[in-house]
Amino acid sequence: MDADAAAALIPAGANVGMSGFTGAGHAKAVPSALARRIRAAHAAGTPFRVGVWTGASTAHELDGALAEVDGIDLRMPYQSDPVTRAHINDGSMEYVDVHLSHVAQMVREGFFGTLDVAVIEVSSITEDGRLVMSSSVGNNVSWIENADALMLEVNHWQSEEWHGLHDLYLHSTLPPHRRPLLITHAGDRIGEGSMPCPLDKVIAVVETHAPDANPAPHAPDAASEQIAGHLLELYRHEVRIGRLPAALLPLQSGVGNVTNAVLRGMLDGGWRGLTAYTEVIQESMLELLDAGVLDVASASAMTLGPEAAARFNDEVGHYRGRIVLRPQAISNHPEIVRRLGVLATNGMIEADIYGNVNSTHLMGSRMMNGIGGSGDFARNAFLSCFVSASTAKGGTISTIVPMVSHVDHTEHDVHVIITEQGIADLRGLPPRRRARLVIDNCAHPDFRAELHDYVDRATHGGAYGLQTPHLLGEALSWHQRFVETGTMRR
Ligand code: 0RQ
Repeated sequence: MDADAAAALIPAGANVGMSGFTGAGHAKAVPSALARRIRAAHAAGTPFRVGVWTGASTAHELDGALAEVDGIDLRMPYQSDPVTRAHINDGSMEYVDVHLSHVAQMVREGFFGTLDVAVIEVSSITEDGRLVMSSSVGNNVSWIENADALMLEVNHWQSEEWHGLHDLYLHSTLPPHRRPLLITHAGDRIGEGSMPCPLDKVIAVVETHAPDANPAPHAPDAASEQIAGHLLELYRHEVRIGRLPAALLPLQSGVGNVTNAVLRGMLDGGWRGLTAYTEVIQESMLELLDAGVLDVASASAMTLGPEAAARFNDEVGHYRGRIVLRPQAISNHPEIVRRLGVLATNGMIEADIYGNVNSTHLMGSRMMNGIGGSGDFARNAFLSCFVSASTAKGGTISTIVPMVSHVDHTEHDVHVIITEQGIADLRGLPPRRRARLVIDNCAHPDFRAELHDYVDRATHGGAYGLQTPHLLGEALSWHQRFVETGTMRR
């Protein structure tokens, strides 16, 4: 049927689980048709909103289209769309920000209510009726297993060669019956290449022919290049002293400017035989695979700009055996991340002098994107690095602050902080030594004296205790100053 007829089957108030992990493999026709239906209902004075669950962020034609018509009452587990973000921050949309590896289990346990409909993009349906996923897996397995009704978008733009690149673990159970996930190398497979289709649930099949929709990455800026340089030097040092093998350990990399620059920096560093156990494969990671620097990459999605996505789509079959796309419960699974000894690198909004990291909230209250998979990896990584420029918003904000205004990653989960200024390796250090290192090596010079002054006054009489000295009345004053005056500078 066409997308409008399919959207007509979704009732107001439904919870809808959509495929999509970044602008890859997302449902492309039914969400826009649903948005048109919601717009018409609102114009007629009829309330109509739905709950939207996905793998992670998606594309404008899903998140943006539904947010523009004020069609989402609750969104989870991750987003990065500007209209959705605006609705979350003006209080008109509820948002549950969840570790990406936890979503399937939490849905199964019923915390989000009933999953009424799933809308899943597939690249093909095999003759024996099995579903072949496309450029992301995300929560598709969970949505198909848990939804009351299923809509399939068969996207003819997606290559038919996708068969064999997915590893769908279909037999997840709740404790106490869980078995070990026997992935001991990034390329190992523990599941099936396609998924049986529960025919009794299927209420619509919609054919589409639409490309994935991720923005092309920016060329790395100077700060990102400097951060990348510091991180690569850390890896080289760890190899020299024997703490890391020459081919490193599996890489995890968040998306964004800095992480792109790090991966690009590996192109000409003489690295060989590397692996990645991560959640998204972005363009720079694909370049590493093409150049033979990376042998294999495991993830839940491809996150490629339009040109790279089109090229990759023509050549998907070449990557069989070198790319494995898994459900996000497995691509981000703490058991596997810990076993493999992943080297995690994620972006941050701000870090405090003791090493706590805020990845999500501006000035403690305004949502940026969400925690995504960063927590799945950071806490369990062999080496967990957080990266950011030392200032934001034209230098008015220091990303190194006395106390973070929101905590996503505690001091216990953060091994190394890197800005363009330098690197603070916090492993093994007690809090007051951490503070000196973070200020001297990572803070922008314009903010260093004030940060030292804060620690000095806290240490010499102001704090309640000297393990982690804070001036409680002043700890968040930098943020308050920004909210009141538009700058953290005095
Ligand atoms: O805003 O574009 O309006 O100027 O935040 O900042 O420096 O471009 O950095 O793109 O790497 O994003 C933490 C958001 C960093 C990201 C975060 C403003 C800054 C700019 C973006 P503008 P940059 P990045 C894999 C793992 C959580 C999820 C995650 C993120 C904008 O890395 O979402 O790690 N991480 N997932 O100006 C106010 C500050 C600020 C600030 C930056 N201290 N105060 N604004 N900004 N620092 C992906 C998945 O899970 C799918």
